[in-house]
Amino acid sequence: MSSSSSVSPAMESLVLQLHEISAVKFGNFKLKSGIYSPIYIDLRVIVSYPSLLSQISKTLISSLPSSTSYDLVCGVPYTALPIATCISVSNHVPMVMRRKEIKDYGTAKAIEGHYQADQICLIIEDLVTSGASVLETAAPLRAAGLKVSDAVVLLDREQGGRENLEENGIKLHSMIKLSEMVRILKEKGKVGEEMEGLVARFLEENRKVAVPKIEKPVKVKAISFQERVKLAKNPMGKRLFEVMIEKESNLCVAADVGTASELLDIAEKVGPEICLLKTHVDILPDFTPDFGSKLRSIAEKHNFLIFEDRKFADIGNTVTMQYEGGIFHILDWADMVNAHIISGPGIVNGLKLKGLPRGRGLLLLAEMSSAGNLATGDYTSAAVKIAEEHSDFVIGFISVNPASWPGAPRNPTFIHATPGVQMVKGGDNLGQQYNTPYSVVYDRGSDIIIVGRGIIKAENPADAAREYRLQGWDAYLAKTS
Ligand code: 5BU
Repeated sequence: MSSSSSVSPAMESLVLQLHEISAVKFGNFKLKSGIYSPIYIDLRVIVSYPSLLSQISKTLISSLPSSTSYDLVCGVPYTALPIATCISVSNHVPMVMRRKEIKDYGTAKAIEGHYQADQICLIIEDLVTSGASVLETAAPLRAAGLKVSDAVVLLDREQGGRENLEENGIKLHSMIKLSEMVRILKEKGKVGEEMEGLVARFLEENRKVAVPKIEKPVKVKAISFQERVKLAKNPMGKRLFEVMIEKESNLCVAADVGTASELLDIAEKVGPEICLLKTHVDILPDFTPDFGSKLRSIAEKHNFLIFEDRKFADIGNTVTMQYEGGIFHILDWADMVNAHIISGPGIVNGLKLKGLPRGRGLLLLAEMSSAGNLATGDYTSAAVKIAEEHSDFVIGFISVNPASWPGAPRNPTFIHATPGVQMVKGGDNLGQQYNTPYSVVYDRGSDIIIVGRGIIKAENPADAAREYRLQGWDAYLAKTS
């Protein structure tokens, strides 16, 4: 990092080049804040000088202390975006982008790019005066669950930015300070003594620019299940809320085991801990017509509901037959099923025709947990609209990050159930992506955690289910208290 005593030849060359392209100008300039400055720095022009841009990006990153660790980089829009892009490409570090304007349509995301909560994001900026722009970028990154502890900038104007950022938990690393830059230019004969004095006086008089206070995002207290049960329009939705309250469980086990007898065995074992058991009945080679009644009696004994993860996707007329008929007779034993909305609202009408008279409920697939899935943005919004129009039968959603959906606070009638949950973040080698129970319920605003292999492959599934239940419920209590 820069020190007032010694500046490397590479840094000197960078400063001279910046002066050469008029990125640093001397005169009398009115700044955004209204004050007049004898020096003006405009680093936007560096995009016209690719080798300089690349040199700056390399120097920025190589001058960071080796102890600085980060998983992602994010440039402060707009000037630092090309610098961040160069750093991302040459160092193979993924980048995220903060939107300056949040769209009020589509996904309305504040952060573009793929990331996971708890990843560390390094902020890249061209120059820092008060530090306000860095904080404006840090706030939505932090709200999205990312950790921000360091920012690296080309130039520190030495006007309070370092201190303001420090107060907000961000360490500022600057390649060069304004006073050093002016000293180099003076030494190289680019500015006279008088101008050097003017700049020094300006810096002295404007040591600290107050940073506008950035409010920390306040977590809105979530509505309790006790309140929400009163709102539920569908009896099965009501029942699910009641079971969760009675058992202090928001855990759904995905019983993806090899045979029907193993499934009944696991249902017995995890039964006391769960509010819901999720099945994929079409993976069971030993399915027999009495499977449904056997599972239902275990469900009654342990007070949990049954969710067949059938993911219906056809036109209304076809799904009525798939739901009721075939070998599995899902309608007879599953308290709830789920459906894609790819075919339009007719699928809900079809399932409702059969399910509603039997007191069943439906979850719509608004999002999916697998990498690269297409259930995002307008698709998710369409699922919400269909659910609202059929709230007598639709009890909720399969969601992944409902807290990020546009139009929050969301309708508390609907229950959110989220797959892709394990004790540690990660994924499998076929695209599944895992988040922790706490991040799913507390940060991402879901209600129910759906856990498969985290429990069924554990040495003791009953113990594992208990651990997941406690973690999921603690996260629910934390967000409602
Ligand atoms: P896992 O073993 O915890 O990865 O199992 C997750 C279960 O949830 C599994 O049954 C999937 O079929 C199911 N699932 C999912 O993982 N992701 C989704 O988006 C949906 C269902 Br919808």
